[in-house]
Amino acid sequence: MSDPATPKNMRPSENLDAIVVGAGFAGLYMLHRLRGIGLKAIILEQAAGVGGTWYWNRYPGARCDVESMQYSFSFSEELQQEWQWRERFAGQPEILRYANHVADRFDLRRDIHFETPVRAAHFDDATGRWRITTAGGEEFSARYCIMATGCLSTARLPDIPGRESFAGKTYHTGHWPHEGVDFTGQTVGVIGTGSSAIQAIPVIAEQVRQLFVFQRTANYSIPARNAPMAPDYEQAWKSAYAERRTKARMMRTGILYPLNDTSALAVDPATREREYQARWAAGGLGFMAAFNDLILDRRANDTAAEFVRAQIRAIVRDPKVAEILCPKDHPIGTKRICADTNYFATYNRDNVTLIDLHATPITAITSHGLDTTGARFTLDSIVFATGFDAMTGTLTRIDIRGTLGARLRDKWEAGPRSYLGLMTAGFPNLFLITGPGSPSVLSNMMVSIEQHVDWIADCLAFLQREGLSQIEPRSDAEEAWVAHGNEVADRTLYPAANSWYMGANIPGKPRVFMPYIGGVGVYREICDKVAAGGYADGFLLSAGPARAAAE
Ligand code: NA7
Repeated sequence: MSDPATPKNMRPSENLDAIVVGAGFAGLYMLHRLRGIGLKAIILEQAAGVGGTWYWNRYPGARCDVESMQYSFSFSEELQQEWQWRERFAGQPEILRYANHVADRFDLRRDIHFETPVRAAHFDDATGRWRITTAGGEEFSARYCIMATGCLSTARLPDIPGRESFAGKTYHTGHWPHEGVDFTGQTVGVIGTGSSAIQAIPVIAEQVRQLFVFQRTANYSIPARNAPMAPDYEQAWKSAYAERRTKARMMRTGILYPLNDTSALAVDPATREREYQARWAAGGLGFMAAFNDLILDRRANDTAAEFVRAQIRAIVRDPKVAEILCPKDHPIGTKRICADTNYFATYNRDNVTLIDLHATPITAITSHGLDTTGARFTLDSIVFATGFDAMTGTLTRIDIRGTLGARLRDKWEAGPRSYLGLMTAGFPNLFLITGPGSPSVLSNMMVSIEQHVDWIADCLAFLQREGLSQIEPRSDAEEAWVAHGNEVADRTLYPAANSWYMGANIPGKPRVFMPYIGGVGVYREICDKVAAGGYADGFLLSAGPARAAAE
């Protein structure tokens, strides 16, 4: 069937069923599944290679905070058995090698257009197809448009006056040069103390002459206890992979770690301390599963927060510096908790100085460095570890228009609205992988990506079987889902923090809790139920205008 609306500059060969935007893990698996159900699809990717987050975030120390045995695809038994992870927590180069291996193994590259940033995606009411325009002016058209654009893919530079005037070198952790950076002998400033900074600071500190860390908000961090992969641990996983993956999918975070279904307030202080000590010693994000109410009850949360503060005070020799590093303004876990290697101990080094921006805010970046209200800092390089316009930033930067030309960025002006985090009303056949309104960043992204990709592929296969070609959420279902998401978030401590989950790191961005906190397992059951019911619960299905015209 040829597309009657094929514009002149559209590649004639591109008679596509689906266009996927992004060749990170979500896009790669989506393409694989689309081929599997017999659809013709391509990926448009702005980078020169696959890997998404792991293509861009090459800063020193970049590492996943979910264990390698779990932060990996489960869809291919051969792949998960054959791939050998070298470390408990894989570093960025190893994860990028894995992404490249997946692309080669499943022969995905032949359908990926690299260095092809998408600028616009417009739904054509007359044909029921999406028209995608790239930065290079190419146009593609397909019935389905699937955004695999990532949750943390639009890096953010802070609005500090004079930023352009700095004569030295500047870097953003999310756009690190591929050739690496040699800081030997330099005086370097790092702005930010989120996950990226907490991983980068100990590594940069070993290279530089002098490091100044500019901290606005102190962060909780748990030692990762990273180590080479233990062969017996790997074997234990591989011999029971299917069973463990199934269990992980039903966990609240999509990560399998020992849960303790007890309130932190139901045990005596010594028992509580033992539990925290054991988890601190084990390392990693399983710390937050020490008790079942850490994220629900402020008094329970305080016990965990106080334990971590005590660890910081024990590690950092200068009590004044330790106090500045102790987070006190938000409950533990309500901003993304970090997993580190030697982060707090790095402040015991003679060449590392912590600047408390609450006491002495930055006033300007100058040609020579950075000024605060307390001092002038002369710097050779500035590292911006200042995060991302999370969850919506990449989508609203693309000119996405649905039926009657309605713009997504207008629709989401007061915060993102979706049904199940998978689709948004008024934008038929537009799918969002790990979109706002789904567990996404609160989960093991690999688990959430696979769940969304499978759901979308199954949905498209269903439409084919039923002779349908258009699906879109009903507005009332979307309203109800947004209300449910808010209600669940309000039962937790999350809204108490000025986090990027809330859009609070971007001036002017609406404060809405964006991911779905109901839990990965619960969420999967909701999505599965909708699919099992033929998508009648909350979706409008139709033959679509183009199909109708062709028949
Ligand atoms: P984050 O977690 O958003 O951290 C950004 C950091 O930059 C955070 O400490 C911010 O302080 C700080 N920041 C941002 N703007 C400024 C200005 N203007 N002045 C001083 N400090 C500033 O980003 P990451 O890249 O570390 O991590 C993102 C996620 O990637 C992470 O959670 C993992 O899921 C992977 P603030 O807290 O806003 O006071």
